[in-house]
Amino acid sequence: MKQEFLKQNREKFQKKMEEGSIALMHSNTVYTSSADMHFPFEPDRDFYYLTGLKLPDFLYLAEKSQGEVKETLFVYRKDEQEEKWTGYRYTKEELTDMCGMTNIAYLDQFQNYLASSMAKNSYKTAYLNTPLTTTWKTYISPQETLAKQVVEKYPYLQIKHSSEIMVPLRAIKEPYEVEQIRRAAEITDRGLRHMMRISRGGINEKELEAAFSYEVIQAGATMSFPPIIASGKNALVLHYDSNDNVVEDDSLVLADVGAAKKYYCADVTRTFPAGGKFNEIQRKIYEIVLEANEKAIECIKEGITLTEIDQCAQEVLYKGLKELNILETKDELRQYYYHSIGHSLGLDAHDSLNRTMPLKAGMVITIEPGLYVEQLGIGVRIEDDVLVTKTGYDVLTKQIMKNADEIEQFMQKEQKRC
Ligand SMILES: [Mn+2]
Repeated sequence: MKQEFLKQNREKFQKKMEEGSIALMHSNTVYTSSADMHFPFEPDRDFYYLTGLKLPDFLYLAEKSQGEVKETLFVYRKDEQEEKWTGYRYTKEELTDMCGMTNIAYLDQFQNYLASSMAKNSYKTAYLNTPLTTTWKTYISPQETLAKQVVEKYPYLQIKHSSEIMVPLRAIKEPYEVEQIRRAAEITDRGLRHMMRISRGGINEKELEAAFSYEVIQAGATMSFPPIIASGKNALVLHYDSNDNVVEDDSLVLADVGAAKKYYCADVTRTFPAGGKFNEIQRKIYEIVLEANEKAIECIKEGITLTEIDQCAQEVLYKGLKELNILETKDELRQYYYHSIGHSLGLDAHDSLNRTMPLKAGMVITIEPGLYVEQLGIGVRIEDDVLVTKTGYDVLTKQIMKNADEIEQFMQKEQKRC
């Protein structure tokens, strides 16, 4: 990542820190999956935003007093024996080149460093990056262990969550960040085309997932989240990700997928006919969702909220289903559209953003209306990633086809060749 961009991120963060405060960010750790195997490492995204480093168990410390900020990065020591197993360890000089920080110390020096600095300075507040979502957790993260130590050793500190500063910062994207999302969208497009090219009745959802994964891995990207490849009635389940059913010939395939570049996520949903041609009712439902997607995108401008955009989409969805005699009243729409219009997108596929907060230029959001008609076994969602600009919006996923005729023509042409 560019040093300049990272420096600028740190400066923006430090500016928002209170006078007489410290910020302590843990980079996250490697978790055991089973026996001596590990889950792939996921850097803490706030730590990554400030340092660009994807290395476990590092610490970033910023200390602000009298308007001056001192920042220190705590890193591993070189260890030849360990390197034979887990690979190369960067030197301090190399780490400085990567993140632009010159003040680098070793992790085993951290406790003493903090104790002596706390004794010398009268800090009042500490910003800590404990995980925001704790709903499903059964383990204690290293961020929480560190937070516990700080709270116990320095009980006089006022503890704040670093997200207080990070959420609004990360919501507004720099051109460099938008560029990464554009690249991720291009790779996602390739993956979706690959899926449509090989799709046919009788194929397993897994094969479609493999086609998508091929393009992502081949392009040197990663997944924003586990792909959802849901055919037929599986599409009625919003987070279906077993992807292991046989695709029926006359069914629709809903693919909610995203590649990530430098951890910047694309998040796109396309719904296509398994065999290359929509039947009459599938096309009718599809056209309603497409219109809702387009109308919602047209609403986007500075000052509008996600809740208001959702209203634009709901109008179209309601009108469409009423014309098809699927529902009568607006209240019934919740049975057919049971999620919200979208979310903020960035280093996390679901970046934090308040739904009632007015949008600002530089934000990237998803627009993803859907209809799930259980009695017909049809689920359709169409999702794009959109940058809010000073003059309106820029659809970062505009090259990914969504017109029904275009999808049919592409699939019929490409499938003949297979
Ligand atoms: Mn999404």
